[in-house]
Order: sequence, then C-alpha cells, then structure tokens
Amino acid sequence: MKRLLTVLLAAFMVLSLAACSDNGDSKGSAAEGKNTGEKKTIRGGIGLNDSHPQYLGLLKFKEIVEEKTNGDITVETYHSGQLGDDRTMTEALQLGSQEVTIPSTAPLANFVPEFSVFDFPFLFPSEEVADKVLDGEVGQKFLDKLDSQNLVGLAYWENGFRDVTNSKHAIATAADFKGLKLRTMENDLHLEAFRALGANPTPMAFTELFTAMQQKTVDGQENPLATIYLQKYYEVQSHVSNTHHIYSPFVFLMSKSFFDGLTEEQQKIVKDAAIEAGVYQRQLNREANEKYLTDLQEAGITYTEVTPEAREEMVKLVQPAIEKYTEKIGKETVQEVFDAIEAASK
Ligand code: KDG
Repeated sequence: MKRLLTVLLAAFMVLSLAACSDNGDSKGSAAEGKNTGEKKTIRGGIGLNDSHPQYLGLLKFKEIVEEKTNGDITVETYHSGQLGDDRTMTEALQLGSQEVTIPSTAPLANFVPEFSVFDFPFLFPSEEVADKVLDGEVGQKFLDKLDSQNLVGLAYWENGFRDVTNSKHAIATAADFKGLKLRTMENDLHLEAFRALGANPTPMAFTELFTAMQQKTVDGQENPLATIYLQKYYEVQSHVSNTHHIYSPFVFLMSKSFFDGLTEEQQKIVKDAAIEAGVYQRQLNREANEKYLTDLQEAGITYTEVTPEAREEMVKLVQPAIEKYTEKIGKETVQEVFDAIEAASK
C-alpha cells in the first residue's frame, strides 16, 4: 500500500511538472518576472508598404526587442497587408493568432468606440499637441480601455494629418467636395464628416484602395502625404489639397493573451521598445510628410492650397457630426480630451 502511494505521488509530481513546462509562459512565471528561456515569436503586421515610416518603426521595434531579450523573442515583420487589413489583424490579435498590429484609431473605434474622439475633424492643432495628449494621462486612459477587448495598447505612433487626393478636380473649398466618390476608413464618424462636406464617401479597407482608385470605383481618398507618395497614389490620382482635416494616430497593439504570457521583464521590454520605436517613427514620419509635397508635385500631381477661410468653412460644416459623436462617446470623455488639448496648447 505504501509503495503504491509512493508511485502515485511520484506520477502526480511528474505530471504536474510536465503541465508546467507545456505552458512555460504561464501566469505564474510571468508574475514572478523570471525569464523562462522559452523562445517566442511576435508576428507584427501593418497595412502600409515597406518604405513607409510605420514599417521602419516596426523594424526598429524588432531590433530593440531581439537585442534586449537576447533573441528569446523574435519579431517577424509583415507589411502591405500581408497578414490582412487593420480590422482583420486586430481581430487576429484578439484570437491570439497574431501578436502585433498598428492600426489607425479610426478602424480601432469599431472595437472601442471612444477612440473615435481622436478622429474628430480639426481636433488637434499640431503634431506636438497630439504627442502631449496621447502620451499623457488621457492617452493612457484610452489605451486602458483596450483591455476589455483582449488587446494591450503599448504606445501611440503617428499616421499624421490627412489630406485629400482625387482624380477629378482641384479641391480648394468645401464646395469642391460635392459629389466626389471618396474612400474613407471603416469608421462611421469619417463617413458622416465627409457627407457633411458634400462628398459621397464609401468605407473600404486600406488593402483594397489602390485598385479601387485604379479601376475608378472611387474618385479619391484621404491620407497623410507620406502614404500618398510612398504608396504611389500619384499614379492614379491627379490632385492633392492640404485639407489636414483629421490628425490620425496609430495605436501599437499587442495580443493580450500573448502579453500576459510574457515574463514581467519581457513585458517591460516590449512596452519600452514600442515607445522608443514610436519616437523614431514619429520623427521619420514628420520628415517624410515635409519632403513628399515637393516629390508628389514632381511626380505630376497638382497641389491646391486650402486657405484658412476655406478651412473655417469646412470646420463649420462638420460641427453637427462632431456633436452627434460627442453624444455617442459621452460628453465627459470628449470634454476630457478637449481640456487636455487646451492644456497642451499653452
Ligand atoms: O498600416 C496602417 C494602415 O493599415 C492604415 O491604417 C492606413 O490610414 C490608413 C488608411 O487609410 O487605411
């Protein structure tokens, strides 16, 4: 009997150990902050191509993470929607079948509706103010909301101020939007705002956009200059205007199940790396946006300046959309963002 008990106890201990090693990234080891020595892979995917600052930022993230974890974590990088568009990649993170993606806040608002506030037209007066608000307390509050969606928001990166392009005519004033078939990101507020400006907006995943413009399913689109130039939209578009109608942040997302399985030390490494690579990405993005206006014109696109008066008119036209979404998101939340912008603008 005693022997039988000893054998059973030994078998139980072997089974328990096996269970632990099967799940080397279990909560227990993560909480203790121990490095398990287990190799892990992060698949990071984005929609933009491999010449865009967003991809160069992702490569920087890879460099930092692989170096700081001594190769325990490998980062595989995918661009041009190789793993899907913003929405499908975010869903893959929720399911745990992909580890990292960096969507614009607009499609992310389909998961956490409050993110739409950052896409209010003409909200941020400058990139510097956006940095202060997003990297501050308010920005963090929004990242915390991702937890309920099985997502971890590690940092804000920059897509930037969006400008309109089209293949029909110059856009100088709001009246020029009339009837233009414009692709927008998959976000209701974007649709509503462009309807208010008189355009005929149609939501579409980024991965389908170039073909849609080429086949004239849409007349135009709106994106920051870096995207317009680097994705070669000048091949299928003839006009660009500095509408600067929305400042678009990117959110560096990680799958929550993957993040929870990391040791505390690894969690800190990926968080710090997302922030550090984001500083680098924002810098490259700003340099790119400055440079590409000239390059676009050299590539044959006509540039039209929107005067401050014409922009004022656009600001007025989108007010009802902003009011509607303020109600939807919640007045307090929106006010908090407005207050943070005001404080950061001083
Ligand atoms: O990698 C990011 C892109 O997928 C997307 O967010 C770019 O601004 C964008 C758009 O218009 O869809």
